[in-house]
Amino acid sequence: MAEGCEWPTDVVESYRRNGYWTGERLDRIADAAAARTPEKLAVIDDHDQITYAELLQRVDRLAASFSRRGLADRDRVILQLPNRIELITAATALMRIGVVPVYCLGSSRRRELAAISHRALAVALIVDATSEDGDGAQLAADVVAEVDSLKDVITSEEIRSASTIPDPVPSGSSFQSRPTQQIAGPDDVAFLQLSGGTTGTPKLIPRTHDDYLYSVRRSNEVCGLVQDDVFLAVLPAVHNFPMSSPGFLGALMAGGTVVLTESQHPAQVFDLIARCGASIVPLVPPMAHVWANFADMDPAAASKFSSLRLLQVGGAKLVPELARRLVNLVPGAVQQVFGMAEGLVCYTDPDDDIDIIINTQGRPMSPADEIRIVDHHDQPVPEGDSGHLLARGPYTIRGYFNAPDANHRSFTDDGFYRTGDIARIRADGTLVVEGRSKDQIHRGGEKISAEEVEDILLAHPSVDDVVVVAEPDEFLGERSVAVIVAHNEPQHDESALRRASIAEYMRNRGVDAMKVPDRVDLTDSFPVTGVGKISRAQLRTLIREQRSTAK
Ligand code: OOB
Repeated sequence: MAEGCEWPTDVVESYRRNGYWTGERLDRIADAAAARTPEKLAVIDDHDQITYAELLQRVDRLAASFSRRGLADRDRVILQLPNRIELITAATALMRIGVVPVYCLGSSRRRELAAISHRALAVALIVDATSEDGDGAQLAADVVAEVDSLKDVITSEEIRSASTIPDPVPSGSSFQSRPTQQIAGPDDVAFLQLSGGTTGTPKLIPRTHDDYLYSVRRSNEVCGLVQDDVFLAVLPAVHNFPMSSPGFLGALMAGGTVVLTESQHPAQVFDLIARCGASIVPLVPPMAHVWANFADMDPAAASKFSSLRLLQVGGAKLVPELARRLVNLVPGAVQQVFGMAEGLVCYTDPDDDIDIIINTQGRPMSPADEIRIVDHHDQPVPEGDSGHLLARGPYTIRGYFNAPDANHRSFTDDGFYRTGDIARIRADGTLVVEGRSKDQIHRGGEKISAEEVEDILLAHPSVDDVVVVAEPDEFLGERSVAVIVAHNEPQHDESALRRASIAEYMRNRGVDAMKVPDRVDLTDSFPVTGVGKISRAQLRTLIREQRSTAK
């Protein structure tokens, strides 16, 4: 199944020999804690809480119910669930029977879910039927109507009842013998995650049991996770950062408690931290910014944070000013995390020199991480200079799922992943991310592909040409701007290109609302060069340059 994205055989052997890959399964991550402390609280969400013993029981019941529905080894299932217990039980139960969950964002709409389902050849969708953003069941029905491979829709309600109502199948039934059936091994794909993306279509990241368990285990070592830790996910837990760096999986592996919340309101979250005694919270910089502002107005905030030992900030560049404010708010707890769903994760240590915590993105977490900083021709730059960051290692993928063309572009011949980030390595070995070469907008906590939004807008009848670029935003970090050349027709309607109309156009096409440009600028024409046609990437660079000099 991982065809085209496997590690070479000799590399696999060396990762096993060196103990990075242990041949265990991701769906067994909570088993050790369940055996040690079955009555301890494992997962708490806004509605419910379960012990380790109940977690295992729910997973078993759900696995049985998924099998009865006809799901089987190597099937792919789209999983779009919010920060609730069902997200963890459903994902674990799918993996238990060899089914591969495809984690999707809650904001994804028909267009995204259909494209992902196509790419994954998914057989079923699991959706939140109680979602406030609209009717999840209707959304699922629309997607099923578009994608031939999809045969089934399972709602969060069904997950809940299947996991809490005792299994109707008596012991000794056919399901009981299933675990002994051959299902794909620990070196095969456990789940698929979405790439931030730079292309018009989504890319799927195949993570194996072996590689992902290593990344969680190593994160736990680096972050010193213990069973007294209480991990709080405010960010959507389907993201790689709150999932595995060390994330809720790290907390389950260590026998700690996972708290999932769907609230992002700082007042509520601050109270939750105090109430549940959260010790680790991952945040993206825009959220950290809101927290710092809110804490400035709430004199009790610092005391609510007394249980926090790690305030992790990652996912986008943390500017030094904000880093400094956070260090003042929770002294000794701030940790920068630079990572990617494709693999490589770097951490600062809260005990590091303040200069490292504020100005760097830390060190690669594994001694087996291989990092290269290269120029346009893949040649190493002089030590300390900045260049394109390439990464390879025991938890960095060797290719995207079912995407030979993208793989050719995104990986070197010797298996390094082209991160699209521009970075340098300081003399003390820490990494500094200086920018990026990929055409992405890092908006709030999410990554948006400029090309994808351009492709959508190019189909608009009033648009002749369009370029989407990022510009700085105080709260979001970056916002998106669509620079549009309008279709030149006498009857052409200018109002069709107002932002509100564009937003409606995109919504009608089933596009995730976060992809709607934050600003729409009209222009007469785009810059051209003497050589005639230029690539869209060059055009974006030119427009960025033009706009920054015009300021
Ligand atoms: C995390 O994963 P993704 O896949 O959503 O995004 C990866 C990209 C990186 O290539 C880089 O461009 C940017 O996000 N990024 C950062 C950063 N952390 C991520 N840029 C600057 N400073 C940082 N600290 O975002 C992710 C995955 C695991 C752990 C943490 C973040």
